[in-house]
Amino acid sequence: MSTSRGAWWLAGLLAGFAGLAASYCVALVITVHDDPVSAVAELVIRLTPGALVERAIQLFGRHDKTVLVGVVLVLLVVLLAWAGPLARRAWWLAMLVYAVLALVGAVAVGSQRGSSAADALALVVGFFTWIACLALLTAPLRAADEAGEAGEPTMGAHTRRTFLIRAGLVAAVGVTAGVVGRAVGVGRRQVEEARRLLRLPGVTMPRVPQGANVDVPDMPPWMTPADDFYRIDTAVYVPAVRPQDWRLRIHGLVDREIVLDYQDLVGRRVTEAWATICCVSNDVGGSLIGNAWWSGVRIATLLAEAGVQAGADAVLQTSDDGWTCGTPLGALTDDRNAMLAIAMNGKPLPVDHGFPVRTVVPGLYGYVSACKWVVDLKVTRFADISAYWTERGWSEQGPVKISSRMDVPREGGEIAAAGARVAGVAWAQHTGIERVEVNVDGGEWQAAELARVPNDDTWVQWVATLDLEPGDHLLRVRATDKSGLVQTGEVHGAVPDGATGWHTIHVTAT
Ligand SMILES: Nc1nc2c(c(=O)[nH]1)N[C@H]1C(S)=C(S)[C@@H](COP(=O)(O)O)O[C@H]1N2
Ligand SMILES: [Mo]
Repeated sequence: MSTSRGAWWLAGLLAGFAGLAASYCVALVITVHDDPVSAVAELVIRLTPGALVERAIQLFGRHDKTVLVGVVLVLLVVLLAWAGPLARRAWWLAMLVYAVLALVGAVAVGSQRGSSAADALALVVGFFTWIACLALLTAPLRAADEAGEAGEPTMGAHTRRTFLIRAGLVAAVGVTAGVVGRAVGVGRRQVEEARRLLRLPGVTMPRVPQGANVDVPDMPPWMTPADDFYRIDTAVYVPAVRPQDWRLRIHGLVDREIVLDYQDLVGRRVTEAWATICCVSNDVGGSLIGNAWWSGVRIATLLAEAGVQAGADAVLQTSDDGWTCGTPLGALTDDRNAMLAIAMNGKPLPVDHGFPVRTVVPGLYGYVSACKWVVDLKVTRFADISAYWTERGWSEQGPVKISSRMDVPREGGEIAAAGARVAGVAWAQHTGIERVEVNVDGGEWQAAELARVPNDDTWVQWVATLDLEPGDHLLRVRATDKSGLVQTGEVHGAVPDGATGWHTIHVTAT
């Protein structure tokens, strides 16, 4: 390397490599989805006309995807290397290349099924790694340029040494990030593979009960598909637990400690039930709630086998990732279907939702009950424990509060003045919904019609037909549970034990 022209290209190439490796590593560490490069390749596949895809498959056989990822990578490498000499001319030109690449990556990642804001983090990290590495590598070159003669200056020994040390550093960072990403990715892929191959006897496909869905356009389905199910957890990266490595220990205030492996668990009698679970952080009208068909093993049976001792009132659950929650013993031993779930909507639990085993307890918020990747149940006393969210100011007890939501129309929407159909959901898990009422502009509450539900542990869809004066209106909804409790209109935020108030929306009748 006698002239610095090659060095500028090398700077672009190395910075590009480090940025790609960093984004790949972050993508694999934080999610089970693809890294940005594969996401772009998949987007290309989706956007390519079918006939062309057919041609490619004929040409490359089952390696078509590898070839495509290869092509995308080569294009990337060229563009990234080019950022080096571009930066020599003007820094913003290199930034522009990075920005465009990151944008393409963002579109590709964002268009994937089940993508979340967390997926964008990989791109952000990659973007800033590019900038930082390019700045680091080009600084000595730029200094040499400025000190040198016009034309093609040669690099002095000092500049060359600085540049080479920095180049080595950036390459090392890239390689490390790549290796870490790959190691994590292999573990993750093994878990996904194990999950795909699982056959769970006793687990049946969901059959949505007749009449559970109201017939209103744009109404979300009564059964929430796993891909649309809200996801809440503190996991920076989702635990990758292979079924063969999973163990559950039941201990504490019990007569006999029990340790179960996955085969022991799935070999037991499988219980199946519909249940709606929700997050304590769900604001009035919010979407942190979903309804699924859960299959698993009753916790009450396991606790009876272990023999719960007198004086216990809680079970401290611990996840593979160290997260904990304290659940009232009563909710795990009474007649409700509190279970160690192995399947959701008839399929093995998705990794994001706690594969291979998670807890589901109807009637309690997730933060005190729905432990994902659960590995430990300790029978204990509330007085003797604290758990992840209770240490952070949330209540020890978290029974779900009765609530209701309007889904159609949306806030700010338009509806027909005559015979408009408004619809939504209401829930009071394990007590059941008795009545839902709708209110226009603070007038009389009028009863909505309830759809059918199989039990009191699920949400209920409701629909009401309204006749409105043309113009702007305020619609409210409230529910009453089967114990006679009317949902309060008093507005309260989610901390410390769940939000209250009536979901209220503005609509225009035309
Ligand atoms: N291991 C673990 N389990 C967890 C959590 C968590 O952060 N870590 N969050 C809980 C909370 S607050 C909720 S609301 C539910 C959400 O379950 P979901 O992501 O399957 O919808 O999981 C619960 N189980
Ligand atoms: Mo939650």
